[in-house]
Amino acid sequence: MNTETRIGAEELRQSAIDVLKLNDLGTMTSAAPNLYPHMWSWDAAFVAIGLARYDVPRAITELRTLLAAQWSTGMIPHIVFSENSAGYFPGFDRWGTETAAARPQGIMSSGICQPPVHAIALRHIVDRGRENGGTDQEAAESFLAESFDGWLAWHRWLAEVRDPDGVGLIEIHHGWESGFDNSPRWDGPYSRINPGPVEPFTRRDTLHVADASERPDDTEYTKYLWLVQQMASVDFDDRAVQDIIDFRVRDVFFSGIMAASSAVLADLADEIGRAEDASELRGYARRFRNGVAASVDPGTGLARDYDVLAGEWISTQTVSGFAPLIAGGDPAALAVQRNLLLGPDWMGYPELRFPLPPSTSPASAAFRPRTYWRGPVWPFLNLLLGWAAKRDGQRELFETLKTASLRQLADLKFGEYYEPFTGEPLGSLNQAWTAAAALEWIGSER
Ligand code: 9WN
Repeated sequence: MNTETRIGAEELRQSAIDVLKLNDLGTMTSAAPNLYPHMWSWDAAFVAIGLARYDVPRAITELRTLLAAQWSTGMIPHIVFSENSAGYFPGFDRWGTETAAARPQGIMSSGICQPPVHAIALRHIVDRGRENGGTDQEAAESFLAESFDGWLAWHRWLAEVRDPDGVGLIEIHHGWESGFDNSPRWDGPYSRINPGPVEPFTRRDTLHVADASERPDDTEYTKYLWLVQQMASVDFDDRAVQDIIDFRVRDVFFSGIMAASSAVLADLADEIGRAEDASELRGYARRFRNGVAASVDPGTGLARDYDVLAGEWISTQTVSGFAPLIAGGDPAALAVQRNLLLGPDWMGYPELRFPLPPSTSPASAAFRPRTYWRGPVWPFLNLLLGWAAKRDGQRELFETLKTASLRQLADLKFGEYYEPFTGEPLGSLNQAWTAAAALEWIGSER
């Protein structure tokens, strides 16, 4: 690396730390300063990865706060609300989780979940702790021992409650659970929902973006709230929800993360002498890896979601189609996926500002370059793809993603998502997991 890039990296690192400090609410990090003034589950995992690069104890606090909100069933909720209840809609009062039997008393949370990236974050914390030695190492090792049962319960709940038939794909009950809220992946399932009466609502998200069209529209929100109301009507009881909910989809990207994370947690289990749990977790890793692999459309080479209520596969050209690269598995199948990812419909699309995969392929009719999950590039996803590439010894893909990501993030805006052709930051600025991604990319260079 030449001196100029080194100075650039130091400036980026310092700015990213400033963003995490700006979002620091004490024992949790808000996902973004205004748009998202609470803790989100999968954001928190990426935030912990970034924090671990300069403050291992603070990274531990982040995951500890999240785990304290774990429901007695094992579910980790997708939002842990801060005291700033006015800042985001729907807030705790609108979720209706107040009377949910499994929610820990005194901790305000939503009643759905998000992809289980947490074990990957835990791995990063343990690795950074061991590299640093001393009190960082002690803290990381004791957090691993203290929290292991919680993460295990989370993976078990996902495997047993969200894949009761053992097909190797996790069922979700809301687009928000995927974290890809309004992706074209969910257009089919949402188009078949006819919402009943939804209590009147005033959105706040559109106040915090430059242009409301960067967010989902009101018709989409009505359906989002309808699903929340349906779950609240049965007090978020797992079995009852499955019987009445209008959205039942097997999410392939969620499942890819489940496979990868289960394998990581299995290694950690071995490291603390929990051999039996390690073998259970390896069983989950295999099951979800197989489920993801079996979803691949032989025609397009992309992995697919499955709409349970309609009884059909969902074929879209979205980045979730690369779930096998996250899950890991058969080297030959992964090589085919990598070629596709680097090819002209994705990272090699000629007009891209940086060679990074858009959330929806520009070659797809559903592509919208400025609208949320319908086209923009999401930096945290590139970090995840890079992590998986490194795990699989794919140095070249890792380097390509890293170099392009560092160039993208050098604008120091830390956008929630980016316009693929111009590189303009969209959605919220100073988004916490974008800053965390920058820190991890830089840290992995040293
Ligand atoms: C709903 C926090 C979250 C991310 C999701 C992203 C967006 C929320 C919203 O923001 O979702 O959960 O209000 O739009 O889609 O992936 O975790 O950053």
